[in-house]
Amino acid sequence: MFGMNRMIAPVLSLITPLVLACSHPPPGRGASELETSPGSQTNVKVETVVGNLEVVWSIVWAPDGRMIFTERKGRVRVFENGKLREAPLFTVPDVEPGGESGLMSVALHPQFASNHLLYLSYAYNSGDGQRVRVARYRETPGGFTDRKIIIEDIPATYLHAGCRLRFGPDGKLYITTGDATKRELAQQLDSLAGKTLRLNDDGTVPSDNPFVGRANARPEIWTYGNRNSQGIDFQPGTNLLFETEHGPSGFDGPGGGDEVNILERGKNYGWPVIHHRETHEGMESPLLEYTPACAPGSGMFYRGAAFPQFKGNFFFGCLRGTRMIRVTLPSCRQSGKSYGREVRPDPRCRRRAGWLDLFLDFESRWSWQSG
Ligand SMILES: [Ca+2]
Repeated sequence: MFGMNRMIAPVLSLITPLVLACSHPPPGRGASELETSPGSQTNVKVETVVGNLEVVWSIVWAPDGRMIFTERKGRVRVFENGKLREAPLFTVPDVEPGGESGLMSVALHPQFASNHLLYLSYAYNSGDGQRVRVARYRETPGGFTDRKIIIEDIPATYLHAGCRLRFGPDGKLYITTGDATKRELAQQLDSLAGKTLRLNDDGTVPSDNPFVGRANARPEIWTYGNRNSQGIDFQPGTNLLFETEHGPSGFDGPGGGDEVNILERGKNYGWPVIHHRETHEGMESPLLEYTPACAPGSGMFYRGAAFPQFKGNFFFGCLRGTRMIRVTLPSCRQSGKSYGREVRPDPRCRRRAGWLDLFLDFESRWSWQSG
């Protein structure tokens, strides 16, 4: 059981960098309130650091301490020295902001400190419907320059448009895509929809991608059979690629079935042939599965030092119920312990295991918002 000081740790762990940068935290909904999740023994303290934002989709930290984040309407914003910079760092001119898409992810180049390159994923109108592209820019004192298209013409609609960006420990850029509500595309290797893609930092295709040289297959593909993923991160220490994925919504399958997967080179994650806990030869079933849906909109490992008890835990924010879920990934010998929800033991448990340790219900401006 956590003591009170530890009980308030969860949310502070996520916003501590903001709090430290902000000498006078602005008042707002949730400020200094203690909230309790009915599903756990944990209290959390919620503080609003920046208000009046529109659907914050992605946050990164620059080496100089700035927080750079996106708003779905197309703005790239900066929070620095305890306050929000009033003018956007950049506004994407050709963004299609409707539905779940708009401006989505931002990722910094691994050598951002020296080359100032950053990447944005966003929906645009192709003239033949909505698509998603990834563009690279160079940040200069005069603004963003040197725009380069990394990949585009990724199928999308106002639903199921992906699109999370994350550089891997191998220096490659990983990109999640949605099935664009055409679920059969997720199994088609000639389509970029419903996939995870892997590219070099300049947009060229790495020669060791799994489908390079295969007829009727896009060489950018790393994994397939993914319905709509909006969270990926690499586990510190193992470099395993963890992913969150939205399960069916009712119109395309029985509701629920949200997933946490470990994505591995060339593998098929089943959609739409299997979903929830179904199994099929040659397809991967999820590591964790959530029914009813929690609608995972993100995913990241805690790498901070402020809260050692969270070190290496996997967190994701949920569009449904505006909550966060924390997953601990202990040794297999400890699996079977669970709080709040049943978690299926992973058949691959010989080398990995997961269970849901606790989940936190709270409302915050930093929760990812739907609609
Ligand atoms: Ca799946």
